[in-house]
Amino acid sequence: TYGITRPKGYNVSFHTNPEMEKHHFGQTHPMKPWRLTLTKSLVMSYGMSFAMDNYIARTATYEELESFHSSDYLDYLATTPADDTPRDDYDNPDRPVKFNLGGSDCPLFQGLYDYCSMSAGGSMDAARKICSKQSDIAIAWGGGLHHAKRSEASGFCYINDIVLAILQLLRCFPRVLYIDIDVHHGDGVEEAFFSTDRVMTVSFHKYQPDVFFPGTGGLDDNGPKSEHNPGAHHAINIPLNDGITDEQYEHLFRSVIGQVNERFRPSAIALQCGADSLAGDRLGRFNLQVQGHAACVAFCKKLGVPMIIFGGGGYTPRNVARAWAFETAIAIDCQDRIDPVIPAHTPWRDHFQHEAALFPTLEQILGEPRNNKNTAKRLQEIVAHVGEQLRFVNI
Ligand code: ZLM
Ligand code: CA
Ligand code: ZN
Repeated sequence: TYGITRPKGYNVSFHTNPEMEKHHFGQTHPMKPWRLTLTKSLVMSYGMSFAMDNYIARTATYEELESFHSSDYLDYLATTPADDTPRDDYDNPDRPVKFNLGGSDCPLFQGLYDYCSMSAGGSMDAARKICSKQSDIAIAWGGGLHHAKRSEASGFCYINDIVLAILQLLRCFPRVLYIDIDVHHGDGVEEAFFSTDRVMTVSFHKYQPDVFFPGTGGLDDNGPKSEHNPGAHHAINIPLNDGITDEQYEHLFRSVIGQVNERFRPSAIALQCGADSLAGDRLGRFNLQVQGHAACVAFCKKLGVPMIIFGGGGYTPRNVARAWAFETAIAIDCQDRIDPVIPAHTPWRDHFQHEAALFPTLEQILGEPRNNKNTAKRLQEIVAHVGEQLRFVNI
């Protein structure tokens, strides 16, 4: 190892399930669960495991999933593509699409229900470790599936592990702040907590209705403003354009989350770290480098409240692994020992030959930069709007 030791004064737990990573959405589907294996290889290769409590995630039970999802939906999810279902049974194009299951975004694949319950199990385990105060930061890279609805799959997400984890946190903490740095709008989590003032949701995302999924999350969407809705004003959306840079994003993140923290005073944080906001992502449009993405994790950590860190999107697997490994390093405070641009000849390359073969070009930059369409003026307006919204928030 590189002499990585446990952080002083606080505890980090790491929740993974090697079985989850073996599932396939289909040959050319952008979601690749093996990016989690890549992430873990990198984390282990650096010796970071010695500084954390490592847990194999349980599979969430049907009853646990029912704390958010409807039983109609779960039953359909549970009975369809079991491990022994013949492929033509669920590949059949004439099969009706129910609950948005079986289209090209949310295909039915072998072991789907297991995959979902493992993702949810990891996130719920993470929440329980935070509740019991055994962990101050709990990491669940297999979670972060923010689009799933109570009775509907959406955008590669079937079970909303984040909602399930936040529901756990609400048993022991008065207020939970949800932050979402995936390039897509965190619509499922936002909607689930639309009517409570105990959860504030903040999503940063690319916003271009009719062009970019899911099309919701405009600046003025702050939760239903009905008269008796305590959750009004507790949804914050940061709509962005293509090509945002580290400098702009960091500044925006600090101003927005800094203000939110002062006003809402969260007792716990749930941070979705979708890595599709990185430059060079197959689906994303931003220009973030690992440093800019990870600065968000570092900023949240400094707020000094217990935190769950989830994965999410991320469609250029080696970039996902680099970001999530570096963010794991931030959690355990060893980032100074780790270069976010992993050099070509780190010792682990020789030591872990198999994994090393999967990282042929780690020393390369993340991808071609995109044109930056975010003006300073617009970003100013966004910060000002957040300030106005927060005047309605009283704790
Ligand atoms: N078509 N294959 C982010 C979820 C994004 C909806 C347009 C499907 C794709 C995409 C699927 C192999 C998170 C939409 C897209 C083509 C209707 C989306 C299967 C390529 C493929 O090659 C592909 C046949 C597929 C899906 C691209 N889908 C790109 N963008 C979005 C969903 C999830 O990162 O936020 C969290 C994990 N869907 O734009 C369509 C409207 C389906
Ligand atoms: Ca987001
Ligand atoms: Zn995404």
